[in-house]
Amino acid sequence: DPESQPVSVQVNQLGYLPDGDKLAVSTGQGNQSFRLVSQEGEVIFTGFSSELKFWEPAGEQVSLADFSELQQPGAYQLQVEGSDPIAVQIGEDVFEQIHDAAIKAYYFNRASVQLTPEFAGAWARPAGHPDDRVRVHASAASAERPAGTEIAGPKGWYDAGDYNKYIVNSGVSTYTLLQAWNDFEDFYRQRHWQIPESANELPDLIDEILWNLEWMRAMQDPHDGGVYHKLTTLNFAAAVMPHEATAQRYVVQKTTAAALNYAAVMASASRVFEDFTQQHPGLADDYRQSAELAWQWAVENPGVIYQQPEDVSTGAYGDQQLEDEFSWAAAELYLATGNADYLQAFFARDKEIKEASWSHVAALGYYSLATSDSLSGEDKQRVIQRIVSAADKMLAQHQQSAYGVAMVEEDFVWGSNGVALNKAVLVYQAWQLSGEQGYLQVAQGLLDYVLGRNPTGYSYVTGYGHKTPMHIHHRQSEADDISEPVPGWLAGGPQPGWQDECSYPSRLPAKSYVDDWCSYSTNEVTINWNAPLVYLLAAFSSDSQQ
Ligand code: G3I
Ligand code: 9MR
Repeated sequence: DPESQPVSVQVNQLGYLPDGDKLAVSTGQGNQSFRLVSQEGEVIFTGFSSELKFWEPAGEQVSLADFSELQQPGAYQLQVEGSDPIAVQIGEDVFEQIHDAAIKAYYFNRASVQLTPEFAGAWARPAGHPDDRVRVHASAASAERPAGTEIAGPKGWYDAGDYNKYIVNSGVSTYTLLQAWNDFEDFYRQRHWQIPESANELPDLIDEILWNLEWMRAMQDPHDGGVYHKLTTLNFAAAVMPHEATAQRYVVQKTTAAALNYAAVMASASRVFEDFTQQHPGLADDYRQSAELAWQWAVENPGVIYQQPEDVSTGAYGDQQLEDEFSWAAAELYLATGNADYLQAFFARDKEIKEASWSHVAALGYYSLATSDSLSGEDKQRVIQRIVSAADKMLAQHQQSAYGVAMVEEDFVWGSNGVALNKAVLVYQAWQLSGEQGYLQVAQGLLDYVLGRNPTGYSYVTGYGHKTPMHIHHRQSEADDISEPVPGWLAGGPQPGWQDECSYPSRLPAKSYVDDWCSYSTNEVTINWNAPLVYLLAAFSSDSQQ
């Protein structure tokens, strides 16, 4: 009986932009009266929530309280009939601090360096994983570099809650941050978040990206242009601090996916570093040449799928479908070199796209081409049309959803919060290209969703919101003696796969989440889920500044 249940109300716990959509989700009977009350106790806005509607992913009926018309910045209490009041912020800058935290998370995951109290605060720690003497695994042996040869592959970001470094996942993450630079350069030229390089001449975002590019660069075998799939221990480390995880590290198997991922990222980086030739002379050229070399290797070795060697049990990031990797790399190489052969290679693979993920990267090439001056006429229209028609599907999902969130049951896979935010990036691109407000509302709904307007009531970013994950599957956060986890990390999110030994409160897709270290299938963090979060928070912070 819905009347006997307490009404629960979920909001974006960070807040709302003055001129954006403002939705709260409410359980209960629907058509409830609600009001927003100022800090002075004045009733500023009143309304009624919508009719009840069923949302499959959560198996529940909810109604929406829409207070978009209220545009006055401030701190309010939202009171929905039958529920406790809940704090709501409205302001231009509600996403700025969480943005800085989400990008600072990459600093906290840097390999090969000490984190000092000046920059890391309570989460300071000794350096881990110098990665200056990494062994070539038997699966990666070549004439010039037989098994056991030692190479150096320092720096980079740890992938996730584990300490390994995987090219495929690093690539999508790095590209998404480069894209944030390309799309929000003005914002990033002004913004600092206290990293050791903050005092240098480069923007902080470029310094952070460079930390990982330097590692990626070392993953290419200069003898043939091939790229190792990962740099890893044979097995996952225990939950110890980085400097205590000292098992031998290896580079494992060169793969086509790694080569193409690497080629795409290096090509994209070469364009960005054209603007920083004073600080880094020759770097843009070096990146471009190394990208072409990796592409060449992939063309000569087009079907080398990752196969986990018997003695290795860390993340696989194995992908059977490589056409999207070819497409993305071709797009980036065309833009970096102007060579029309690459554009042809791209259009030969032109088809419908969907939101990006580590295994589906086609969208990324479309994003780059859609905004480039190197493309025009029908070619450009075709590229834009692919983005817009993918966005239209999400717009329809948003409009049909009882939650006002473009998430459907099949989106609840490992890393569902990353799915939500990569969908948001796609619709945001569509908005930039078309100016259609509806796409922006879809992006807003998805950001609201990960920041609290969801059926678990968690703002899924550590340290930001009134109910946030405390026990993420992140080795530093688990092993240090600080009760708060490292801040700014997005938890993977609910999904009903139950691939670990944890127990879950529900198997409904959007409710199958537990804030426990044991839940690596819903509560781990990774660089590839944080990247679209950074992108969106920059988008919503910089738009409000224009
Ligand atoms: O795509 C299919 C979908 O078609 C199918 O319907 C669905 C049903 O289960 O599964 C979907 O595939 C899932 C895939 O993630 C979706 O991206 C797989 O079941 C699932 O096992 C797979 O999980 C991956 C996980 O590693 C296990 O391999 C995650 O994507 C990936 O993000 C995660 O990455 C790990 C690294 O290996 C190690 N480092 C941490 C990192 C994050 O947990
Ligand atoms: O900690 C590992 C996490 O980073 C991975 O994403 C996950 C899936 O590959 O595996 C975790 O390691 C677990 C291992 O697979 C099985 N034994 C327990 C480990 C976590 O404590």
